[in-house]
Amino acid sequence: MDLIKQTYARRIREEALRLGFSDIGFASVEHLKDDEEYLKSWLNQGFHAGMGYMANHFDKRVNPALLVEGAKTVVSVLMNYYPESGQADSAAPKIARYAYGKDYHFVIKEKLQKLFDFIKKEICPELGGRFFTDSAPVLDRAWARKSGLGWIGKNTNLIHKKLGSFVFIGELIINLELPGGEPVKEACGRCRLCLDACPTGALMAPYQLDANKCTSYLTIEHKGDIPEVFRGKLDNWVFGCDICQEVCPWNRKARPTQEEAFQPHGDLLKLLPDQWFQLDEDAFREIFRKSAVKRAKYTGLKRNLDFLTTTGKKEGNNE
Ligand code: B12
Repeated sequence: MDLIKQTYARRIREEALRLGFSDIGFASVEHLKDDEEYLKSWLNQGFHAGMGYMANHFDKRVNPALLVEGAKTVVSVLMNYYPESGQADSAAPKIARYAYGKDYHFVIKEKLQKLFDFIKKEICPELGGRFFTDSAPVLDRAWARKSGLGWIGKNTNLIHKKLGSFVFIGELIINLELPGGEPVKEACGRCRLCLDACPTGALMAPYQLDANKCTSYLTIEHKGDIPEVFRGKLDNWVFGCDICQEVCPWNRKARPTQEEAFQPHGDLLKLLPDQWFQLDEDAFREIFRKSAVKRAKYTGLKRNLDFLTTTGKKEGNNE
């Protein structure tokens, strides 16, 4: 029986790699007790900031059996999105690499659907389950860690020994039993480059991120004005932030993604500072047509650009 499961796992792995995923791992569905404590403490400290949805569906988030009926295995996939090149002008407002190409939610979901169909057709006609990539109350990193794809770094990202951390995570939660992977040992050691490099002090301690202070949160998720305390501290990031990943030694060997869909729009990397600040709605629509930046809408990007350039609001507004 175990041999059969090993064979299934091998065939699923081969198909996943063929579809363009960078790695794959398996973990048995269970209640994530340790992660539950991390999540509880994160929420209790208000580190989820304005992302109220992170407190919803707590029980499902720590136990996929409550989310997907008959769930036996979480199949986690990684997809490398590290780009070949960065923005040409180093003075231009910066956008996080994950948003260079086509919105990963669409790219990964499409491939997950194909992987699901493959398993159903070739391995298990009774296959049931669902697939997600940051699209349900699921702890993507915790499952990737549990399935042996990497460890959680001090910057809270999942780090894969060969790929680094510029990887997306997705998962199938299915009713087919498959052999689980061995968790990888944490390998940050004494390094604290990410903690020291964060310009807003969002990494409060190793493995603890306060989203209230995270540039990625402030420029993507935060609604309303960006609090004045962050003026001059966003280090020219206009959408997301990669600092805690850029300084990570495990990303020194990151290889460019081969995924066509993650290639940036031709004009994006060439934009000069002036062109960024003069960007009108039509140009925004064209350049970010497929990117996750579209989620911030033109007004969101404008708010961030204004925050980078203007010198502050009326006196007394130091919120
Ligand atoms: C909310 C959210 C954010 C928030 C909060 C980030 C955070 N650290 O929690 C904000 C908006 C700030 C954000 C930013 C970014 N995000 Co985000 N985000 C999420 C989301 C939706 C939920 C994360 C979450 O549950 N946070 C709550 C905390 C408590 O959980 P956690 O960080 O995942 O850690 C868990 C475990 O790892 C565990 N844990 C942590 N350490 C240890 C150690 C041990 C020993 C154990 C047992 C457990 C453990 O405890 C936690 C609870 O299970 C996920 C998608 C998803 N559904 O999972 C994407 C996700 C985490 N984001 C992602 C990305 C790409 C980013 C950015 C890089 C984007 C950017 N460039 O701007 C940044 C990175 C910032 C950072 N350092 O985290 C990827 C991360 C891929 C990776 N390699 O890790 C994800 C997984 C989306 C995806 N499907 O690919 N994000």
